[in-house]
Amino acid sequence: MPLDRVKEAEGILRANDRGGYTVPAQGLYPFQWLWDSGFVALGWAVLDGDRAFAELETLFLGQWENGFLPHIVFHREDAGYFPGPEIWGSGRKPQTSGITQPPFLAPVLLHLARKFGEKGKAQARKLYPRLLALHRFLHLYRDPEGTGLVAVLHPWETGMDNSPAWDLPLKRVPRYPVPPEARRDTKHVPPEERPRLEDYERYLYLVSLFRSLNYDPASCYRESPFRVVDVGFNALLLFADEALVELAGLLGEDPSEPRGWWQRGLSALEALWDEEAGLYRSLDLFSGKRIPRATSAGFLPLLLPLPRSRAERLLTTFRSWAGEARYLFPSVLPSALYFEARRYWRGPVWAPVNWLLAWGLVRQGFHEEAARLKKDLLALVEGSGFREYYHPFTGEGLGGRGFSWTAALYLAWVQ
Ligand code: 9YW
Repeated sequence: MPLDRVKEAEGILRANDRGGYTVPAQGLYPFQWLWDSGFVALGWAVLDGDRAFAELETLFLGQWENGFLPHIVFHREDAGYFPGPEIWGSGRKPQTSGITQPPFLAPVLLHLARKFGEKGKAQARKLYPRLLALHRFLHLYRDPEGTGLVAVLHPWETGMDNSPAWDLPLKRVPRYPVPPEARRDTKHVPPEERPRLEDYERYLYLVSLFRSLNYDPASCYRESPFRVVDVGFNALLLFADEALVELAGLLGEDPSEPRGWWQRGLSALEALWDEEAGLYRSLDLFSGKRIPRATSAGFLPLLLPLPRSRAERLLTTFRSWAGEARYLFPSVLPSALYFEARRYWRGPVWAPVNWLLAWGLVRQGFHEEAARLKKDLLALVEGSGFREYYHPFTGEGLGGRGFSWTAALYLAWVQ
């Protein structure tokens, strides 16, 4: 792999480092984001173990007293992002948003704890109770009926903001007027590579609703017109529950609570499987129906222990998608009517998805496909630089530049 790209990746992480946390991209995203921090810590682990732990510790400065971990921590002021801390009004210090993101942190902490020996374990011991509190919050407040699967209340909580899977459930959400000039994202990135204004208006309605409820978790769950069991979020939570069980073993803690969540969740996940499509689907809790959209999130259960026949069926679907794109892995099935090659989570290739799917494919023993995901991502980076996402047919770089998670995962992958 080209040495200059490795140097460049390192340079990006250092340039985006704000002292203990890493902004996803200068200008576009000037704060700390939850799941970005997990991926970024994996990149820091290649360069500097202490800095990797610091990324997670700084993120947890934003944790609320009830265990909730917000998706953005606004450590410092910056007028370049909308909606900023004044819109969220969480009343916390440091200021934070009031929704969460896929809790992809326990697998990262487990990786760091194993990599850095006794020192790593000592660091992990500090973070373990905070992670446990976060998982407890999610299993309790986002699954009040104890089904085994948790709900998200905002498309931003899925990390895949404008995925076509949210089009139908979002129709129930009223539009909240957002003057086009209020948006900052379209000043940094061409509008055709970003969510539409209509989506933003619905996103902002949900923010204003949750704020009016003082972010009380039970009220938000009850009142939200968007309540979805996202297969991606749940697969990552269960994968993280499993990592908590392993962390507990490593640290001499009692694993029974996370093991219970994990076992219950694994059987509940069956409800999301669509045999005909050969893919997992998210569930709309208002209609009680699975959402008929083919997105990359439907493959994330590969990270979990699956029966052989199920894993093979998913692999067949994976291969049929692979036949439709030059670069893997598109966020949406390219032949679908709702596919848009350049628009954010409606088609482009994203580094963290490649990385997670490769991890899952390796777990199932599908090494060839995992290698293809790695090869494609490295080719995209080497051809187009460290971008936020990429065109699945041409490989053109799209969205933000000098992007932290792309740089971090490149480093983690080529080390
Ligand atoms: C936004 C930071 C975040 C990611 C999300 C991605 C995007 C923020 O950027 O959301 O305002 O659009 O969708 O997954 O964490 O990289």
